[in-house]
Amino acid sequence: MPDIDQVLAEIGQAETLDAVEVLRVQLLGKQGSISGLLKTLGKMTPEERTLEGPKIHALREGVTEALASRKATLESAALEARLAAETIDLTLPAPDAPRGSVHPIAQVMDELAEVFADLGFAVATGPEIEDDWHNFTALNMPESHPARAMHDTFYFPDRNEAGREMLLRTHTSPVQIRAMIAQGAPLRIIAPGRVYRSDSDATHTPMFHQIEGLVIDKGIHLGHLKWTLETFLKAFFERDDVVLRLRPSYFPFTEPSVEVDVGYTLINGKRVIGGSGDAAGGGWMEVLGSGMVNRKVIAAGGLDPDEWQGFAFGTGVDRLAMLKYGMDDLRAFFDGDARWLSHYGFAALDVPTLSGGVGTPA
Ligand code: 2NL
Repeated sequence: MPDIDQVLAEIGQAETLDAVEVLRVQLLGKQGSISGLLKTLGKMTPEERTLEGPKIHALREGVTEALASRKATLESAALEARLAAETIDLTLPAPDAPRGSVHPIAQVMDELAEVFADLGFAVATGPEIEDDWHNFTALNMPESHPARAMHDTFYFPDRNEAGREMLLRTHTSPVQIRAMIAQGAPLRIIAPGRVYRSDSDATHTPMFHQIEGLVIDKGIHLGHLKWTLETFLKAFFERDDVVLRLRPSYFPFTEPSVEVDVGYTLINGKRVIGGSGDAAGGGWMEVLGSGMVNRKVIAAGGLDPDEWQGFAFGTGVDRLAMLKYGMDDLRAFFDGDARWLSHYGFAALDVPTLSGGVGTPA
């Protein structure tokens, strides 16, 4: 029988958790010395067992307790040492969290939706994969129309169930045809979105963004068109001195058709919108196409052109963004270069609002 005081002293002097574990195995493990003593109890006479049993059990309990206590002491000492060694400097600046930005096109689309919402226009959307009836025929562009040519439009190899040719929409006008058919008149909508043309050079990308607007009501005339576009351009460019010049033009879907220019002045070599384009150092820049909706298009939308009239307009979102925010290369819009985005992008929480309101007198 080992000397209990000596065993307890040995446990108390164990320097590491590993050393405690070695002692535990030596004393209480399967082949351990105390386990061996317990086995001898079975071979003793009852008298011997009455005498030796309590001693052996007391030894086992004392050792078990001592091992647990030494283990706890060593563990808490290790924790104390770690806490003393490790420090956190709460005054250090936090590392910068990488933050994305809103693409100028998304920002400008939001701004346009905001301006037109104030004028009572809802946002309409539709499929980017269209059939040739919604994209061309309904817009008074017959089979022979040059814009339908293979080299301008991306066609799919197969027709749809109705036997119509399928293509990537070349403008957002089909959205407005669908809205006329689905919602009827009166109607006030804008249709922003991606459009596709087989075109690629310094000023054209095969995918670009357009916004069109459509108003259908009774007694709508060119005066409504002019006021709406002037109010829109003043709000969008955030200037009260925007001057419009309307020029006669031609689109198959409008009659009459009107091209809209805005006056600008050159400041440090950059075009700044505002004032008459006829002023010294100024010029006119085309920003919109528009017109009174062709009677055939009203009829294609399922409405009676003798009862309903309307005006429509269209413009490129990418170009509006370049004009308002001063980028000079269209292709950089779609390169996905994070450096360009961190320069020209907008903070996600910088939500466009019309602080001045639309249509407030200058
Ligand atoms: C431009 C010119 C324009 C329209 C788009 C339109 C739509 C319907 C009916 C009539 Cl449903 N017109 N859209 C009208 C005139 C011009 O866009 O230069 N776009 C980039």
